[in-house]
Amino acid sequence: MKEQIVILTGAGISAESGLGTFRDEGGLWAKHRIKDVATPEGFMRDPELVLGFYNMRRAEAVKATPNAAHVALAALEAAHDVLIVTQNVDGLHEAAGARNVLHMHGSLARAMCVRCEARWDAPLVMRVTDTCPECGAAATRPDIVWFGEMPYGMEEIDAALREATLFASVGTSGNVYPAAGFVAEARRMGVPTVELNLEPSAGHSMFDEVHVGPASEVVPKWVNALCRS
Ligand code: BJW
Repeated sequence: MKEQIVILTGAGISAESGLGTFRDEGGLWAKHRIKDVATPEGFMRDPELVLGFYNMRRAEAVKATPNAAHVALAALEAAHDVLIVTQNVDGLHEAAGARNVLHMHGSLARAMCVRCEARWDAPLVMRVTDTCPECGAAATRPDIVWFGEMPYGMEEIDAALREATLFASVGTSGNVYPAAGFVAEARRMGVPTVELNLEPSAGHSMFDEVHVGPASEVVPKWVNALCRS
């Protein structure tokens, strides 16, 4: 039977591609203060610091390559209707060949204008002196969803969850809303839920099934089983 699968992914799926997670030991939030680098207020206070943080992340992301978990999820599209809702700002799902990807927290590859909200491909290094190609204002920022801002695609995600026959969560700690609430939403609608994570997340009891292990191992196994069913 062809399933309609919504797959939420988080930093854990890209960990084995060499990109840091946020809340694991030694993760990004151990080295940078959230309120300094991931809020609109932090950006207003010190845009140079925030651009530097994202320039560093962009440089790492362009060097990274997809791992077996990204590749397996992309291959799943051949057998089932799949929407990958990623909290990640890297482009590794697309690099692995996935076509139906929604970047709910934005993308390192995109820039936006604070004044007119135009969006364009970000240069590798963003500077405070950069100007908007639409309105000319020196008011550009990474196209990233910070705390207190509305994530992208919420209506599309809600609609996909309503139609889903399966919801999966891969490599996310379930600390950040609204993404952390998708499992409850899926359950409310009677959709079977599965978690794939290095360790059971804080909300693991919300899931019907939990597969524990590195994404590069548990995701291909889970995908193979789904493609055989
Ligand atoms: C492995 C592995 C391996 C390791 N294999 N696994 C209640 C309801 C609604 C909102 C709120 C609420 N309470 C508070 C809020 C507000 C806030 C929020 O959630 N705060 C919490 C801290 C409580 N949320 C917001 O402000 C959001 N906006 C919003 O809510 O708007 C209003 C709204 C309301 C209602 C509906 C709709 C809208 C915006 C959130 C923006 C988050 N932005 C960030 C930074 C920007 C992106 C970037 O710089 O990259 O996004 S924060 C950071 O956390 C980043 C991530 O996408 C996000 C999630 O982190 P993730 O991916 O889960 O990473 P980790 O590190 O936490 O976990 C990694 C996991 O992988 C671990 O479990 C490991 O075990 C595992 N792992 N290696 C498999 N090899």
